Amino acid sequence: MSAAPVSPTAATVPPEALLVTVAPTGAETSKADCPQLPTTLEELVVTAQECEAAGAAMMHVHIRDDEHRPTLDQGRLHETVAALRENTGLVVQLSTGGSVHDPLDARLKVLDAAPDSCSLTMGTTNFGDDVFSNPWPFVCDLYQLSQERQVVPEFELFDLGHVAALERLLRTYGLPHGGRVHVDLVMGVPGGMPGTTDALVAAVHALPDAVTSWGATGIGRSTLAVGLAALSKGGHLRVGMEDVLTLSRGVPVERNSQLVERAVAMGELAQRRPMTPAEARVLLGTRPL
Ligand code: KMH
Ligand code: ZN
Repeated sequence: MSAAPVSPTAATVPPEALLVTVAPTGAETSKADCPQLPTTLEELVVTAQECEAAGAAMMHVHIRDDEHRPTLDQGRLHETVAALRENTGLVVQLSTGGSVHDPLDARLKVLDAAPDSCSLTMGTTNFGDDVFSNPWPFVCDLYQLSQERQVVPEFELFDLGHVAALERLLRTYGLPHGGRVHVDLVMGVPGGMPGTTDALVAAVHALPDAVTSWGATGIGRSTLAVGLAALSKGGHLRVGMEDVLTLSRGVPVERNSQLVERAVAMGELAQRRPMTPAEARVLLGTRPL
């Protein structure tokens, strides 16, 4: 009789396992400017399947309406979570950042769709010509709601000040559901910290002791510098068309899976192998499905 398969525990997610998160759509790029951006549910599901096959374990999801505009429509959010669960094994992370125009109350209601994970940005940031608003009371409300709903937050840190705010949040409200603290450094946004190795090292150095895992993403042309720096510091990677639209100067991304494949190849050079979604659930402490 063969032994029953052992589900991975925190101790069995080995250090060489690399969490690759794909952020395929975002809220900033228009379909008209980038027809290959996955904006319909069908496109999102195909993208998710391709990215999972390429080595992604989690998807950071923004959704669009019938005109391909960013939306936080509740029905669509529920439908999207269900479709991704049905068609992939990916950890489903819904964006609570939305677009810079989304009101705070609609962003809180994203958790009603019961994703595995949600993004949670630790402070207000200038965002190009706009402002990405995350006042402290909103951050606290969203965090407490995530604890109540057992949705694991991924703390999005756009700046060194956000690192300090995370320490304050954890000190005030305790650990997330599941007891794990996962962070994503979002670097290179005009208005946030630069997408450089120096900035990454400073941010990682300042992370609170409670942080159990961290990854990074570099916006635009900082994607490679940030990815390589993250790997060299033992971090994880987020890639996708939310963050970068070219593979190199003048070469557009055609499919998100190209970016996942490149992240996996970079990881292989660093002797890391892509984490499975099951391992990612352990790493992040998501509630059982
Ligand atoms: N679209 C940006 C304003 C998140 O998803 O949580 C915010 C954003 C962060 O993309
Ligand atoms: Zn996002």
